[in-house]
Formats: sequence, structure tokens, C-alpha cells
Amino acid sequence: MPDVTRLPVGAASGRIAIVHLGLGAFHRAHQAIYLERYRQRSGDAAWGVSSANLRSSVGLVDALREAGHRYHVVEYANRESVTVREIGVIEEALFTGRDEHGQWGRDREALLARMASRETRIVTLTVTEKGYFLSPASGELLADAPMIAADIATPAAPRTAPGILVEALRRRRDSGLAPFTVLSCDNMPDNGQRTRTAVIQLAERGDAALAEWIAAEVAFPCSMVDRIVPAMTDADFARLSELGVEDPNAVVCEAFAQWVIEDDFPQGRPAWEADGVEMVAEVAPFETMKLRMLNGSHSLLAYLGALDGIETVFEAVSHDDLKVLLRRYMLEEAAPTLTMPEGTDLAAYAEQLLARFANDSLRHRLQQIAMDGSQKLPQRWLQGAEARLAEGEGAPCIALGVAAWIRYTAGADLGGRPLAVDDPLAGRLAALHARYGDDIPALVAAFLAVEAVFPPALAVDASFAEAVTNAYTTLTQHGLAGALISLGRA
Ligand code: NAI
Ligand code: CS2
Repeated sequence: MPDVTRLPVGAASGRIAIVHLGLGAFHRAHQAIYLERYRQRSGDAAWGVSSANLRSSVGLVDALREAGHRYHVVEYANRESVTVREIGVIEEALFTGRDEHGQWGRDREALLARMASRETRIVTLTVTEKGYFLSPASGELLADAPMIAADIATPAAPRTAPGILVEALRRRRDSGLAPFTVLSCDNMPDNGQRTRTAVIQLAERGDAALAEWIAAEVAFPCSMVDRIVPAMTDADFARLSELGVEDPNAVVCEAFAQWVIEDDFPQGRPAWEADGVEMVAEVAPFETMKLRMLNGSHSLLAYLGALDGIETVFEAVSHDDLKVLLRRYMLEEAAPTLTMPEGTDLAAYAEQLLARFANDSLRHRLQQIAMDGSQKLPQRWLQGAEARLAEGEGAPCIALGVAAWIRYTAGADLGGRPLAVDDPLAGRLAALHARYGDDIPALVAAFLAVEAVFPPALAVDASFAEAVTNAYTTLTQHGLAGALISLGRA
């Protein structure tokens, strides 16, 4: 039986000043933890959260309501050391997605009213990279996406995160209220500015004056967020039962957490620095370091491991040759592209990441990380590869990763077992396999030509295309072991 520390919930309830879009596992195990710590330490009950799920099942929202919006976060430092926290800072749960009858927006008006109320001062988001409806390569709004087109047509009944933000800000402007601060907590580079782009470019489609007001008045600070929070599995719930935690809304995560935020909150914020939040003038170096070193390594494990029939991060990083690959990728291809504050030890950071990945008390499925690759790879690998090539350097680890991602999108592993390709571009990528599947150079060229994912500089770089083609060929002919041996010679 592990050593269990139990931390009860703090104040019974408080006032709502934060609205969250994207009620999911990460929000419950990261932002909510910091706010619970703040509330318990300071006694200030003013920064409660109304949390909304815009898309996925209404089940979590209704289950949270039934539990009085309380749930548990179970932090595993390792198998022997566990902290069980009860969280009470979420005061309201709302659902605006499509219900089982195909109806959208059950609680949309409640959400918009909450966002338009004077008490709301911050809106945070974890809606996944695809929830912003931005081109992963260009960062521009995907105005032709059906959901965005619908929000342009009916702005008062929005379904997307950008649409909800625009409508709520319109209502605040029209009632003479100052706006709220918009804080993205998604894994995107420059996430605050990308959120700003989505909101302003959407507003411009219907109300230029509103777009100008947003551009002039609304703060969109960037933040770097970090905590490994795997999607719950039945095995996780069974494990929690053994700890006496019977909670359908519980989440499991590692002990490590980090939140680095640009300090730009005109309407105020919690004084959460004492609870571990790092307030800085500029987040970009921390964001880029984490996205390329942690998330870039995660995606290498996800595609290479899944192709070899491996299921979890822990199992993948237990393969010495994959651990060697990660070290090489982090130190030879990611670290040289980073500009960090004086004294930052990237080699030590790399070892810390490998230790976190090796946490055998988490079942972090590679399939979850492999999801939405078209939305993730630009910031995790491709921008770094572009920087390396611009310096006249190679990026063989990234080329192998791209080859593995291309092969993954075929929908089967190297043994022919089916793989779930959960990606906004899944249909388009499957069509490329159907058309070019046996002609590897043509298949790779077709993937590199997908402008929504690959920057033009990579698409036209013959050496990169050749490296990806060779890696793809070796993967399919000699498997993961062969590809890693071949890489070792590169
Ligand atoms: P989750 O699956 O538990 O929750 C995802 C949330 O996003 C749900 O509320 C879902 O309804 C919403 N969503 C999905 N597609 C959407 C769309 N098109 N429009 C609006 N909402 C949409 O996933 P989780 O673990 O909460 O992760 C969410 C995001 O948090 C990630 O994509 C990432 O950006 C960030 N994050 C996650 C970490 C983790 O380890 N889970 C760690 C660091 C960041
Ligand atoms: C993971 C991230 O699912 C994924 O893509 O790489 O959610 C990862 O767990 C977090 O960024 C860690 O902070």
C-alpha cells in the first residue's frame, strides 16, 4: 500500500471570477489545483471557477453537478508516494456541446451570461490545439471550417471557443463593461497571441468595430503549462478504489506541475505566486523549450512506439534505444534551437524529462499523445527542424519522427494491427495513403506538401524530404530497431 497524503477541500464555496472553456482532465489537475491551493492558503474565496465543456460528453458536467462540483486529484510521485487532493474551487459546471438528441448549447446562455457578468475577470481555456480553429502552419483562422462558418452566420449562438469569446466580449462592450482577460492554457506556441488572432479574425467577419475594440482593450497573456495528466482508464479507477477514492470525476497525474504566465491582467488576478505560479514578463523561451523538448519527445515516443505495438510512455521509454533517441533529439536537435535565460541547464532538463516519462505509476497511453498530430507537430518538431536546416544542420531524429507520423496515419502499426487516427485531417491524410501508399518518395512529397501542417521551407528542402523518405523506407522494411540502428549512423 503506498504512503498516501490526503488533503481535504478548502472553503465550502466562493464567488466566481474565472470562467474556464474546456472542462477536461488537465484543467481539473492543473489550473484548478493552483486555485485550490491559493484559496486554502489565502482564505480569499473570490476566485472561484465556472467551468464549461463545449464539445465532448455532457456526462462529466452532470456527474460534477451531482457531486456538488467536488472531485479528487490523485498525484503519483511514484508507486509508493501518492497525494489525494479534494478540489472545491470549481463552483459551476456547464455544457454547451451537442447532446444525445443532437441539440447544441444546453447551457450556452448561462455560460454567456456568466462571461458577461461584472464579477468575471478572467477566462481560461484548454480546448485542445484544434479548438482554436487556426491553421497549424500559418496561425490564421480557418474561416471555412464548418463550425466557424456557423458562428459567423449566427454569432449570437456560438458553438466554438472563439465564437463564445467574441459574443461574450460583445455583450460586455455593449453593456459598458471592461473586458475579461483571456488566458490560454493549451500547448501552443505564443498561445495568448494565437487566441487573440482567432478572436479578432472571427469578430472582423461580423463587426469590425467590435474587432477594433477587442484589439485595443482585451489582454491575451501567454502561458506555459506543464503537468502530465493522462486520460483516465478503468485500471486507474480500480487503483483509486484501492486507495478508498470512489469518485467518477477523479483525475490521476504526476506530482510535477509548472505554470509560467505573462503578467498582463488589467482586471486583476489571484496573487498565486505563493502557490507556485511563475509570473514573468515573457513566456516564449519557457514555452518553446517545453514544447520542443517535452512535447517533441512525447510525439517521438507516440508514433515510433505505437508502430512497434507499445502502449504507454513508461513502456516506450523503458526501451534503451528509444531513450537514446530522445536524448539525441533533445540535446542535438531541440536544445540548439532554443534561446534560454542565462544559466538554464538544458541537459539537466532533458534528464528530468526522461525521469518523468519513466514514472511507472502513470498509464499515459501513446494513442492519446498521437491524437491531433497535424495540430501538434508544427510547434513540437517542424519549427525546430526549419531552424536547424536554416543553419545548414540536419534533423535526422525529426525526419524519423515525421516518417513515423506519416506511417501512423495509414491506420495500422508495423505488425498490421489497427491504430486509431484521431486527427482533424485524418480523411485527407488517408487519401494520400490510398493514392501514393506504395510509392514512398511520392507519398512523402505529398505529405510535405500539406501546407496546413508543413512550412514551405521544409516542403521544398530536398535533404529533409530524402531523410524522411529513407527513414520511412527503413521503418517499413526493417522495423523500429532497424530504423534506430540506421539513425545511429546518420
Ligand atoms: P480532455 O480530453 O480531458 O479535455 C479536452 C477538452 O477540450 C474537453 O473539454 C473537450 O470538450 C474540449 N475540446 C476538444 N475539442 C474541442 C473543440 N474543437 N472546441 C472546443 N472544445 C474542445 O484533454 P485534457 O487532458 O484536458 O487536455 C486538454 C488540453 O490541455 C490539451 O490539448 C493541451 O493543450 C493541454 N494540456 C494537457 C496536458 C495533459 O497532460 N493532459 C498537459 C499540458 C497541457
Ligand atoms: C502530451 C501532452 O497529449 C499530448 O500531446 O504530449 O498533453 C503532455 O502530457 C503535456 O504537455 C505535459 O505537460
